[in-house]
Amino acid sequence: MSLLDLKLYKNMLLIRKVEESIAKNYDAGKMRCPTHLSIGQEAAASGVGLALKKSDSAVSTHRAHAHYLAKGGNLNAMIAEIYGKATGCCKGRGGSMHLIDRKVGFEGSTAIVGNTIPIGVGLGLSKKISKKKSISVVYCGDGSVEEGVFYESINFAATKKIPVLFVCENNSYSVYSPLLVRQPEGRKIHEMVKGMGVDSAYEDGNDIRKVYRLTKRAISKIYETGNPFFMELQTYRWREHCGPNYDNNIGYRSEEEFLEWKKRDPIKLFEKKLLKEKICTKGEIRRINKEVLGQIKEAFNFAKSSPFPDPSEAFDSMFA
Ligand SMILES: Cc1ncc(C[n+]2csc(CCOP(=O)(O)OP(=O)(O)O)c2C)c(N)n1
Ligand SMILES: [Mg+2]
Repeated sequence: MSLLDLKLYKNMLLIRKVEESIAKNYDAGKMRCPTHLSIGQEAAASGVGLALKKSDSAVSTHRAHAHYLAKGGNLNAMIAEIYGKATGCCKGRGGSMHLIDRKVGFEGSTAIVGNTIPIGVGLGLSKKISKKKSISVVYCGDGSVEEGVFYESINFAATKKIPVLFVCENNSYSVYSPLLVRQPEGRKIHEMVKGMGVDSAYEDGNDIRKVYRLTKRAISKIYETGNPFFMELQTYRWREHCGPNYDNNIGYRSEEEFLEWKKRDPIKLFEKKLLKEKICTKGEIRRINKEVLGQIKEAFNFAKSSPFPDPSEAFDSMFA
């Protein structure tokens, strides 16, 4: 397990440090797109992403950086995309909320809540029809559960027995609205989905080992039964909904709540475990941190020095 543990750790750390660098560089005004950071939610993304195969496809949301990097996405191409450069994974046309990279099975992310859910189900259907030994993964937030298309897609996947893994990152908020003002008190999303005929599980989304194990189990179940599976991962976003700052001062949630979740920092918790179980030493942790920071520096240099796309190519296919 130790090699895997180190991979999981490194991936979470990469996501955290990349997003901290995005936050730090954002105010320079060179990233001309909104950015939604997943800081605090890294274990959910890395635990799922590292349990997937390259041939599995994935679709995501406005908060896609972590999903992309955990699926094996190219760091340089992601940062260049956010800077709107021709070397970006979408040739600079998408920005932060529209990451696509078919080389690693990352088939799309969009800003319209719920919008990629049916696309992910369709990708699963195509795998079923062509008898591919891979699955489709749909990342969504707790807010997407309030979209009609969520129910149509779940219903269709259950009825047609489609190999889809739904991953709902429940961070308890949709922008500034907590779940309590959006859904009936006491509703459990994973239980509701069971009532629609899709097997499901709930897990601590800040415990990377638990997330990884559940994902592996869910994938085995999908292959065994041919049916879709739904995972609800409880987690918390640390920064504002959109942008680089903290926003605990504006009143929709409290500093106390944030600090409670901060104590459950998925990276710090895992680091402690790795040291306690003697999977690595403090020196190795320092080395991994240095390596990750070096990769990030290189990616930002790459992005900043890359050219902008040629306007004459604006209407050409992105996949040409
Ligand atoms: C159809 C639609 N309605 C509303 C919005 C505005 N909006 C953007 S992100 C968001 C919150 C979504 O919450 P959730 O799905 O829980 O994801 P999170 O931001 O917490 O990761 C909303 C309401 C939108 N982009 N699309
Ligand atoms: Mg949410």
